[in-house]
Amino acid sequence: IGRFDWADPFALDAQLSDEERLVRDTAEGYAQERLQPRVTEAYLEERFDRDIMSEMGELGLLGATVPTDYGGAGLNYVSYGLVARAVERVDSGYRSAMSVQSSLVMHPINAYGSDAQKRKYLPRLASGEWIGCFGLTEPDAGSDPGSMRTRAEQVDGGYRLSGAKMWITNSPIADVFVVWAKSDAHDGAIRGFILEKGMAGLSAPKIGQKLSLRASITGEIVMDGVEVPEENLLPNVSGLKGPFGCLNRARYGIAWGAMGAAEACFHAARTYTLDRKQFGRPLAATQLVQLKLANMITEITLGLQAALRVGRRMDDGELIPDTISLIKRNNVGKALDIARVARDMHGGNGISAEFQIMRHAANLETVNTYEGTHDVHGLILGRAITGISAF
Ligand code: TGC
Ligand code: FAD
Repeated sequence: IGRFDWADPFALDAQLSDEERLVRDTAEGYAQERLQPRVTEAYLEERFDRDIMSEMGELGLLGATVPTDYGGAGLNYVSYGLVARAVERVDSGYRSAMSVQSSLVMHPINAYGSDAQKRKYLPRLASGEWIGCFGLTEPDAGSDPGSMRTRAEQVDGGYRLSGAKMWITNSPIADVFVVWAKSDAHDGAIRGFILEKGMAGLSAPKIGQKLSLRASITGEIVMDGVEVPEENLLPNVSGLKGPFGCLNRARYGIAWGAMGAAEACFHAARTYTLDRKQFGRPLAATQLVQLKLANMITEITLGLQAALRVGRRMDDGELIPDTISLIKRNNVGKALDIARVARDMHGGNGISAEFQIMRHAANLETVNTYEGTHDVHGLILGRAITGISAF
């Protein structure tokens, strides 16, 4: 009979290769030593430290799955997931910065870009010298990006983009903007364009007063007739499958990341309730508390195992978007429940920034909404089960 390891009940560790363990240890070492000490202040001050991108770049944590020819780390999807989990154990906002750069900016350039675009952008994005953002959502087009209003009209030598994107991670500090627009020159099809900071008519005002994801910077992208040369059109994709191809990867990473945040909350709740005494005994000696801890470890264990399964299939060349919806929806929903319960278990201390839990809970509200809301992923699964679209 084996022994139950409460920190890793299904021996996830033993299911990883040596290289995957090395990536995980590198990411966890960085996250705990360099990110954890600065996150509380950054969160309270609603500030994203730009140096984080260069630091992550130096360690090979940006564009983990992008080939090494273009400066990526050339790792597999399981490794990418392990990085997301390690970073989000500290803060969902830091994982956001990593996900956007890797899955939503480097991936489309690598998958849909020309060789010249790859050579120009990928190495500098991989090193963190340049920061990227991804503009799909608009003020009136969130869950339904097909209704976007941003337009690209053909002009001599390129396109003129007009419209506005909303809720865009990293946009106020971005050097490179991957923007999706309906292109008149392509029968109104959605196409991807690479915009650069400083182009005339392009601005990216910051969205302030967020009560969630405060250590991540979020903004708009305003395009007032921005002229973009032909060579900045992503040549190799057309239609919504372009942005969705990126979202598949980012959503997959989020499924791992959310489990990292949940683990942080679970570990804190375990330690806190073992230490804290009320009515003459540790809180952890009560049945109610033990049941809550049992529920947490169950969901975390199942969620991590599911993420690993989807990652292994992706690494075998089998990417099934509906399975990614399943794990994004489940793991983020469960992580949010775990964070809320862990907050409650910390009593009054649970609302203090010092104890970290409420920050995770507040962050996970965003994570539950972005990259497809919890309910939209339910509808994606409903369509896959029934064959009927109920959006
Ligand atoms: P639908 O008719 O379903 O599809 C249109 C075309 O797209 C293809 N497609 C996919 N391709 C690849 N992967 C997927 N997951 C795909 N899903 C759909 C589909 O085959 C079709 O292709 P074609 O060739 O036939 O044209 O489109 P719909 O308009 O009915 O969409 C419905 C719905 C709800 C599934 C979709 O719009 C959706 O997923 N909405 C959620 C929007 C969303 O996730 N936005 C995320 C914005 S980015 C973000 O939040 C970043 S946060 C980053 C951070 O900080 O971490
Ligand atoms: P809506 O689509 O208006 O949804 C509102 C509510 O209605 C939700 O509960 C939803 O589930 C529900 N709903 C919608 N449609 C249906 C339906 N058919 N049936 C039943 N219920 C429905 N976007 C980017 O493009 N790039 C980014 O980098 C990015 N970063 C973000 C960072 C932050 C901090 C946040 C908060 C958002 C970010 N987003 C980004 C936007 C995010 O993807 C959207 O907020 C999300 O897709 C939801 O769109 P919405 O906010 O317009 O909500």
